Amino acid sequence: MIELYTWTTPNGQKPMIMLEETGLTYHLNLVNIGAGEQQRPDFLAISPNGKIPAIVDRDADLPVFESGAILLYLAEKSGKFLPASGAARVETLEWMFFQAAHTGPMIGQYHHFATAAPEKIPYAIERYRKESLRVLGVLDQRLKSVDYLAGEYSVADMMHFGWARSGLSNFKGEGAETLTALAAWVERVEARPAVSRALDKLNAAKDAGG
Ligand SMILES: N[C@@H](CCC(=O)N[C@@H](CS)C(=O)NCC(=O)O)C(=O)O
Repeated sequence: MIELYTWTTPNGQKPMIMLEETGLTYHLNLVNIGAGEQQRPDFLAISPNGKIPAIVDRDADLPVFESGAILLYLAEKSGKFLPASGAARVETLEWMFFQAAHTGPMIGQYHHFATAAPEKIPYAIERYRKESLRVLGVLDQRLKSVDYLAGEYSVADMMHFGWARSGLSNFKGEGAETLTALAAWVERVEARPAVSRALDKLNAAKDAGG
């Protein structure tokens, strides 16, 4: 059984989607990052960087933090959504790491400087806006020739889904409207029953107060 510690944000959606897709048994624990619960000592013992998501696999008595490591762990545990070897596995890992290194950090920094920073720094806002759009453009280009980032639907798509969806909405009217292959892929992923179940369950748990 997997204990999942997460929140409703794009990083938090990833393992929830994977757990719904694989059918592994899990228990959802919301960590309200707006209320600072990610800094509680019991959570830091599982996720030393103080960020969601994290899991504990009760069958193996094993905690795992970082969404990419969690998805790899669950893919190996379930034998699903990650090819076992060869070029398809390499492509899946490439697009997974691309999310962790580029899509998430660039859009995340844009949000911070555009909406949270106490001082508006035009250079920082513009730098992360441009870089976010550039990275979303790389995904769009890729998705012109394939239905899913690594060919077949995989953990690489789960890594990107929430970020691409929020990026397309943030930058609407600023260039994102030209990213039509990416928008079609977001719709394709969102139409999967496990994805809508994951999002609905997360939002319902949040509305119920955790
Ligand atoms: N690289 C990490 C990023 C995790 C992350 O940034 N989580 C955010 C929510 S989306 C968080 O916990 N923020 C709370 C904080 O920074 O205090 C991963 O992919 O797991």
